[in-house]
Formats: sequence, C-alpha cells, structure tokens
Amino acid sequence: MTLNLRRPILIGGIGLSAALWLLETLQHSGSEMGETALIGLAAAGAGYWWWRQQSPKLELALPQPLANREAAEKAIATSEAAINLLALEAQNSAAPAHLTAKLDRLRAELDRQDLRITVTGGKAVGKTALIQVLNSKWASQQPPKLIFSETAPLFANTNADAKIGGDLVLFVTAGDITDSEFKTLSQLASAGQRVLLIWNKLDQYLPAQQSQVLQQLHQRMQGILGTEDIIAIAASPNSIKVRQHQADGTVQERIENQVSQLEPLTERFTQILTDERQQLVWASAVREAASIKLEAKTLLNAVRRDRSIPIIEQYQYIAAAAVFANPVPALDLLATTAISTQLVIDLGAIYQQKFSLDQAKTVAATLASQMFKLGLVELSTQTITGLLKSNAVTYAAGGAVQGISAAYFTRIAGLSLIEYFQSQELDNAAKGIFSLDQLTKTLQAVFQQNQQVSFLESFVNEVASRLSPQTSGPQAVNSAAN
Ligand SMILES: Nc1nc2c(ncn2[C@@H]2O[C@H](COP(=O)(O)OP(=O)(O)O)[C@@H](O)[C@H]2O)c(=O)[nH]1
Ligand SMILES: [Mg+2]
Repeated sequence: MTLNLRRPILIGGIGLSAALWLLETLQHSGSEMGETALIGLAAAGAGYWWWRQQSPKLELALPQPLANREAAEKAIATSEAAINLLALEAQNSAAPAHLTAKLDRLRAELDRQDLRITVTGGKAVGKTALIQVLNSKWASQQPPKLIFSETAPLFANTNADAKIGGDLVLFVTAGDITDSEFKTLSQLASAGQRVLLIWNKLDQYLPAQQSQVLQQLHQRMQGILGTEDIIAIAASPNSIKVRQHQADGTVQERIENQVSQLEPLTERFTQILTDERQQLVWASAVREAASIKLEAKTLLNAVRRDRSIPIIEQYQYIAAAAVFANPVPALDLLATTAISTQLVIDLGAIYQQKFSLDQAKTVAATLASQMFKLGLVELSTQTITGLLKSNAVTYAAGGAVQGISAAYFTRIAGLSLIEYFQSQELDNAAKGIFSLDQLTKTLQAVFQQNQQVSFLESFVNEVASRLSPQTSGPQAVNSAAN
C-alpha cells in the first residue's frame, strides 16, 4: 500500500516500530492485568510529566471582592492577547479590529465618573416607578451622575433573558422571591455582579408581615447577599381612602396620596457611592473585558476547529486503511494508537499546545485505555457490526469492522481533543498545562454525542464505501487523505 505521509512517526509502515512500546501492554488488554497496566502507564506518565492537575475550583456564590484598577488593566491585557491571537489566525476577518475598538473604548472609560445602574426584575414589580423617584431625587445631584436603565421584564417569556450588566444592579421584587428570581440573583452574584435586592411595594403588607417577609428574604439570600444589600421600599405606594367624621355627624371621604418610602435605599446608595463607586466601575471593566475575551476565544475556536476537522478526517481514514490491511486484533489498536499519537501532536500544534513524542503517546494511550474502560470499544464494535450486516453496501471482508472501528475511535479521540482544547483557558497551552483528567471527562461527553445510531449509520456508510475493494482500498484512502 502507498500511504504517502510526511509524518515522522508514521514513516516505515503505520508507526509499527514507534508504537512497539505499547504492544505488550495492549496484547493483554482483554485481561484485567492489561487494563490495570494501561492505566498504570498513563498514571506513571502523568506523575513525572509536566502537567499540573488543576485543583478543583471552589465555586462559592459569594459577592466577589471589589475590583481594583490593576485587576481591570490585567483583564484588558488578557483580552487583548486573545484578540491578537485571533488576528494572527483569522487574517481576513474584521472581527479582531472590531473587538480591539471595543477594548479601546473600555480602556478609555476606566476612570469614568458616572455610574450605570440597571434596574431589573419581573413584570410590574415597580421598576419604572423606582427609576422615576430615584431620578427625581438624584437628577440635580452631581457628581457622580447616575444613569438608570430598565431591562425588559424578566421571566415574562421563554426567551433567554438578556444579559444583565451595569455597574450596579437593582433587582426589584414585590414580595418574597420566587425560585426563578432566586436563580437569577444567584447567577448575577456569582458572576461578580454587584446587586441590591429591592423589595418594593412594602405598603401592601401590614407592619407585622413586613418584618417577616424581610427576614425571609435575608434567610433566602444568605451567603449570596448581605442583609445590608436587601432593602425594603415603597416606590409608589397606593393612595388610601381616609374617612373623617365631621362635627355635624357626617362622614367625609378623601383620597390621600402616600409618599414613597425610600430612605433605606437612598441611605444604602449614598454609602455605596462613597465607598465603592470607583471599584464598581473597575469591576464592570473586568466583566466587560472578560466578555470581549470570550468573543475572541469563540471566534478563535471556530477557526481552529475548521483547521482541525480535515486533519481528523485524514487520520481516521489512515487508521481504517491500516487496520483493514492488518486485521490482527492487537495490531488494530496498536496502529490506531500510533496514528492517534500523531493526531495529538498535530491538533496540539493548532491549539498551541506543544507535545513531545512521549507526551503525545501518553495522551493517546490514555484515550485508548479510557475507551476500553468506558466500554466504548465493545459497544461501538457491536453497533458497527450490526450496522454493517444490515447495510446495503455491506462489505463482508474480515477487517471491515475493525477498520471502521479504528476510524471511529480516531474520530472520537480527535473530537475529544478539540473539545478539550476549546474549553481551556487560552494561555494554559502556552504554560504547558494539560489535564488528562479533564480530557477523560471530555471523552465521555463526546462519545455520548456521537453515539447516535443515525450518525454511526452514515459514518459506517462513508468509511465502508472508502474501504470497499471496487475503489481499491488503501489507494482510495491515500488519494482522499492528500
Ligand atoms: N402598592 C404599590 N404599588 C406600586 C409601588 N410601586 C409601583 N407600584 C405599582 O405597580 C405597577 C407597576 O409599576 P411599574 O413601575 O410600571 O412596574 P414595572 O413593570 O416593573 O416597570 C404600577 O401600577 C405602579 O403604580 C409601590 O411601592 N406600592
Ligand atoms: Mg416598566
């Protein structure tokens, strides 16, 4: 066969010599010893190797510490680095310039004086009323200028809620909070968004009930919002009917407008403006820089994925051809592993993760051993056998099932690597951080996504037709791969 590849470890047959190190272990892969040995091998690799397993992050939904200017500058710099990467790799795109302009604006307003306050909450809780009274109160007072904006009512329809931003969020509720209100509040707080929970329409409750509701809110929000940031007000209380008994015995009725009760809020506001105003602006900059970075990263991921998929496809057919030509069970996987080692190196290069040959072998071996361990190999082989039997282009030759399986495992390995790289911080690769643990978790998810019979069906069809003798097998693969 004429597999014409310029890949170092594939020279001289499908990596037979390069992959010998695995032969012994894999020959026992059916036994318990084999599996243990494989896992042991991977573990030992991880031990002396350079990767740092990231310690699990404690995800506490507590308000984040106040940002400082340095943090904002750092976030902007990180975002800039992501945009620069994108500019390098997506040269004909207007996106980098567009994102840079956004970042420049952010940088220019790093010390802005005015404060952007977002008023949000469900429908008819009193958002507009609150903004009106606050505006009338603060309109003349300068500085700082307070700019209030009202979001569309939350929870009104099934559309995903718009992103709630601003330096400070006033989350308005008209009583004890619902589960969806609680969820949104928690998400805002854990995203580092400064939030005040405003219980409006206080006047609808009797004084005894009022303290009860407030207490409930305090309890509910424990660990998420401090009690000082949960504030009861009446922005626009109902007017009340007053009956007066006159001296002549008649009863006179009149409507008495109630004045809004805002003191707790205005007091808290004044305090926050004194203590936190600049930090709130910097914290906004941190979040906005992060969101610009995410935009850049998403675009970069798409570019890299587009470059990766053809490589995966190339290797999956090489794997199929190799295993098809040598349908010896142990060799099947051996060849696959040698090929996936090269795949690891090539995909790593696209995602800026440099792997030595040994490192790439360990990654490939881990993927192979995990596929066994998860029962993925057995399950897929059975499905593929079944599909081949019932398939129109059935190709009954000995190596077909193994060949297609090898292609399938190569694809799953490649897609897992892409998913893994995409989920990582951009500078992890440059820092040499790689987590086998994360990769294993990604593999499971990717396998589940690609296990649908419909996908396997068209996959089997495609690979089977490429392996079919009419198109003279490996030659066909060869031309497709180059
Ligand atoms: N009883 C009472 N009603 C209020 C209060 N604040 C607003 N409302 C009323 O609630 C209704 C909805 O108010 P609005 O500000 O339009 O709510 P939005 O949909 O959240 O903007 C209006 O009829 C307001 O008069 C309050 O403090 N007490
Ligand atoms: Mg409104």
